[in-house]
Amino acid sequence: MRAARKSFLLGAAAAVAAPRIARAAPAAFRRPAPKAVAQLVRTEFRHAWNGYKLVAWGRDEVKPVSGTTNDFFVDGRTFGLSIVEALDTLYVMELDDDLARCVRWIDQHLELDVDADVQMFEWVIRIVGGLLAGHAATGERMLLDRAREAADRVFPCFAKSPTGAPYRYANLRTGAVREPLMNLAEIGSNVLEFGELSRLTGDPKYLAASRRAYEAVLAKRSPLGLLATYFDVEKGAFTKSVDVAPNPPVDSFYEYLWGAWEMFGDAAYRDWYRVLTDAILKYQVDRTSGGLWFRQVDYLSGAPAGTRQVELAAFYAELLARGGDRAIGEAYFDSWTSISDRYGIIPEVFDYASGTVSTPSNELRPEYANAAFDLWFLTREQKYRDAAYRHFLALREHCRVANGYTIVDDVRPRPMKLGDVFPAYSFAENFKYLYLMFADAPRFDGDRHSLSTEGKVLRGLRR
Ligand code: DMJ
Repeated sequence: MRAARKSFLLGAAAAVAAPRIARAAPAAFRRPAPKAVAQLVRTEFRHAWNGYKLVAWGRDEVKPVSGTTNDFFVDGRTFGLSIVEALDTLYVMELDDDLARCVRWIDQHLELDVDADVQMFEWVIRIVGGLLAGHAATGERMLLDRAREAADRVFPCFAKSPTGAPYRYANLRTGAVREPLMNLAEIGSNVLEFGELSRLTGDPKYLAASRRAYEAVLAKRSPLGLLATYFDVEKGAFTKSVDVAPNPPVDSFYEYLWGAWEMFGDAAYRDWYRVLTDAILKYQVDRTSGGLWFRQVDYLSGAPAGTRQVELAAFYAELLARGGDRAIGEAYFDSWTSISDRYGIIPEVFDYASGTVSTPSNELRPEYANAAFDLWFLTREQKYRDAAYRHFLALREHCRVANGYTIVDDVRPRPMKLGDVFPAYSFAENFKYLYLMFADAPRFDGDRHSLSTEGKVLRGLRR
């Protein structure tokens, strides 16, 4: 879940009429050898990375079209976000000089003692997770120390909550917290980073805090086994009754349940995942519009409440498969492929029942590639490599600009209408997924790995 995103399921997006979503036959394409695809991806990653170095080195994000920069967390402050996000991608791609330069920058310039409020969720998955993955890649003790310091600076979100479900913002210097109205993704998407931090530091407080946050929400599930979307962390209660799973802003709440079971072997997470997933599959699966989608429902009654679908939910195809519901996961992936075939690049939000696109942009989203990545390593079926390669070709055709790659404001016209930013998560996610699917990379264990929701390789790097 990303807070900076514009219109989520519950937001009012201006509807833009679009042709009904239909499955179009993908154009025939030549299938190069896997290693050749990996080299193409690496070349394009370097093109984006060089744009960042040239225009925005040391700033959070590059705006490649205007040749300017973007502050992600706080206006006027940089945390070198792209540098932190890129560490383990540089490592698996064996770009070691760049990696060493990034580690030096973090050591010399990353300032965490700042009098500013940051959004805890984004801070944890991006900064804490990035530093942990950098530590896993390099063994640098400094990166682990900075990860711990970064986590400690937002830890008051958990420690000051009467229920254990975290507040949304913390001041990095003072520890003051604010905003008790939370969504599920922001409550739960920290157990992988915090659990790893507990393991590496020997301090159990991080893992325990994440578990308490999950417990606060799980205790409020309905008799059907469904959850709603927004939770008041002071009252310990949902504030509305609509359940938008697996869309944002609840998406990675479910991802981290299964991830915590896989990484830490705590059976409670597996069992929670199972109960919630059984309910989602029972009440939310909708095959009535062609393909397989997930409807929104009232979490108390299970009554249908909407048919909007957000691109960020595409990751759920792989999560279902990893969690044991492979056929449904693969069918969901096929549904997303039909949208990808239709538009070239998947629009942010559409209604699968009416075929209306409500948000025609795409912020260089990694979720479709993320799904292909996990499904490939799980099944080794060629169709996932083919889907990923087609996706890569579309990105290269539509999003490549002089100083790297950029987001799209409208995926429907040709040429697509482009925006102007390279989101830092694309250094952590898109190119990494695509590269690892084809590279047979010596520094990555294709059989045993754990990635965070931000694509950080927390387990599975080889040194
Ligand atoms: C990333 O910041 C993370 O993957 C998050 O969990 C949701 N998706 C965005 C990118 O789309």
